[in-house]
Amino acid sequence: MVKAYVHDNDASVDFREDHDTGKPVSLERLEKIGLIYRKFDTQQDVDSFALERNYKNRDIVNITVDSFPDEETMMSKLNVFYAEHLHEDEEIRYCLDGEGFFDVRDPFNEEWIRCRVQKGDLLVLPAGVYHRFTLTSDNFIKALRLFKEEPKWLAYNRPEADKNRYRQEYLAQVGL
Ligand code: KMT
Ligand code: NI
Repeated sequence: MVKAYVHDNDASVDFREDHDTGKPVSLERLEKIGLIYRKFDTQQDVDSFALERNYKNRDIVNITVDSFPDEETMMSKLNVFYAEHLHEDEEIRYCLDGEGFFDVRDPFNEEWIRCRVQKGDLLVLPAGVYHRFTLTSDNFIKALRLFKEEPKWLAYNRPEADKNRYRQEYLAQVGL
């Protein structure tokens, strides 16, 4: 089970720290906001799951201190990942190694739900859900990113994206 909990919103502490309020978040609550979680031990399981959902593209990202020329470049990239954004396609993230935090905005009460993904954890993020990503204090993740269509990678930041059609559709889908 992916470790999920309510984020403490403490901006005075590095975003790679746990930020755990001690309030756990259940799989049911994740489902209510449209997230799917699976634990897969083999690449074959991931592949058949992706095939069932009509995924056509994928890439692998390796994010670690060594993948950047210096600390400043790393922090600017991490800041981009950590900006609250949405995508117009459903997307799958599968952790191959290391770990990372996916924070997902609960549209019912605006809390940040933090998911610590570790090796074997797979998350499906629906189109239109606000989220952000960061490394943990281990500073290392290797992740498979699966895309339904072209890996175009466009991120739409809040608040501009509030008016996005996919945001509206997402809200309707969860019953808001
Ligand atoms: C996202 O959608 O924000 C990301 O996929 C971030 C990097 S994946 C480890
Ligand atoms: Ni994203």
